[in-house]
Amino acid sequence: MESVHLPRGEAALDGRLLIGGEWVAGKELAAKLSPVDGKPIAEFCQAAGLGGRREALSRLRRLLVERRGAIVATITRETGKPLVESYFEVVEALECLKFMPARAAKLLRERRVVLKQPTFFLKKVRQVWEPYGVVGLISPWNFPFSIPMGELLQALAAGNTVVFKPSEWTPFTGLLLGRLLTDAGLPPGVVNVVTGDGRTGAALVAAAIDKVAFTGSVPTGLAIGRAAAERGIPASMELGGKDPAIVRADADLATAPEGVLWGAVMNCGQGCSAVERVYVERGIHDAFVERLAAACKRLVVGDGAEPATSVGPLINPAQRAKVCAQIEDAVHRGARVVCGGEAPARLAASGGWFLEPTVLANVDHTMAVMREETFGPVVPVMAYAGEDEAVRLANDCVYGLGASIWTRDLAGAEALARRLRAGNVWVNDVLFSHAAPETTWGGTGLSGHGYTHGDAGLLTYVHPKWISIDGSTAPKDGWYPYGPERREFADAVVELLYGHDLLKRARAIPRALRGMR
Ligand code: TXE
Repeated sequence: MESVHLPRGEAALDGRLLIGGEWVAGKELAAKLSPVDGKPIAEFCQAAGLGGRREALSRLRRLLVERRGAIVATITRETGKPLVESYFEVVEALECLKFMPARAAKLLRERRVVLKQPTFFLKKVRQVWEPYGVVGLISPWNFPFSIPMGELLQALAAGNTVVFKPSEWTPFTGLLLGRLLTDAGLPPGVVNVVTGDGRTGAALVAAAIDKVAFTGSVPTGLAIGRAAAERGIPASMELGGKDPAIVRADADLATAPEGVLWGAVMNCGQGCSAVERVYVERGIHDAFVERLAAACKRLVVGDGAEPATSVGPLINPAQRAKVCAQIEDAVHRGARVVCGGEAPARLAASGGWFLEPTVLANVDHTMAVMREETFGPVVPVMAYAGEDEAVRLANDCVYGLGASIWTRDLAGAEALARRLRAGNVWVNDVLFSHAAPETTWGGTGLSGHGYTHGDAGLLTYVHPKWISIDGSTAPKDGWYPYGPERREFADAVVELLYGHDLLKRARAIPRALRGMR
């Protein structure tokens, strides 16, 4: 905020705003007039509405472009992901900035509604959208910049304030996000960043917030959902996934393996919509696996800060151990490791949590790797015969976030897409729509409820409020007193408004008119 000249001589006449424990000057001033002589006593701030917020968000857009080097360096330093993938996060944040404030201004405009019921016809009814108030935002580490930025922008554009807790594995990206917002001139107190682990998250849910927006694992999501329910506040949940890729026999064998591999291994496989199960039509199964493995072996594993790196490390030892345990379980149950499966020898001395991208064949649904979220660079491939089997296998899952179909038959793909249990189905591509904020992101089953991005996402940050004004003070038809006349009137109204027989409806008109107040 810009500084203004306010009288400071008398503490009682200091007209600054008290926000978050600090005295802050506002931009617009108003005079307080004395009732004794009508002269100004002093000036006080006229606190800005969403207008000031919008200005700050447009400055934020400039800052993101100007400081992109520092932003991607921080994301890559904390997560190890390739710099290109950190740029994806900046691009997505910029797309959210372009879309959300402008879309919110349109979507959340208040509107007049004309009621169709004859007895309510003269009432003036308006629907307005109100923010919840303070949103507690709890975010994961896998996309530590773009996920919270998308949520923050929706929450702010809808008029809320936010207390944001980044993951304990990416605190500095979270704090950087806060710095960018304050440097853009967002008023103090509108966005607050608190770092810490699950205990901080639990304390935030127990604090005086009005809504929780959570992205993360299923067990934590369920715990937060329970805590929110006990407080009676809404909670939106973006949880995990186990996305299937269905590769039909008519897929482009030159590009489909590359696309599936990218979908599975991008961000070291740590994406809620990473490809985690691949079903390939039997006729092309062997050729597909061969090409997939060849593409996989070309990937360079290493520190994401190195320009040649295509796959970084996993985020922490627990994540690595979980992925390795799934590979072991699969092998134990008869899976074949086509390539990868171990830490790259070249990086053995690094101390990092690396794992070679791994292709598994001969997998089935008894294996954890085909049932539970893996969140690692593993591509398990299974053959199928006929579309019904593909649908059955794809839908045999507790999650329902995304799915991809690889084929040249676009009409067939569309029909197949409608049979899959998922919030997003991509044909001949995967994942991309998280960077297109006009599309809603979310799923079914254990993938969560409550949506992000798009109109449905913005609407999770507001509640509708209806204001109905009756210009007449006359008593209304439904009010007391009741009695035989009222009963007669009610009966006539049902016949007149909802009856099928035209003659009976006509006969009800005088009865209804007689009873009207
Ligand atoms: O997630 P958590 P973790 C999945 C993925 C991964 C697994 C574990 O399968 O292997 O989750 O990852 C905060 N009250 N996903 O342990 O615990 C925590 O501090 C309030 C999928 O990192 O869900 C962090 O900020 N908050 C997912 C956030 O919750 C609590 C992305 C997420 O941590 C809390 C990440 C509590 N009781 C992991 N406990 C996706 N959908 O993309 C923890 N937190």
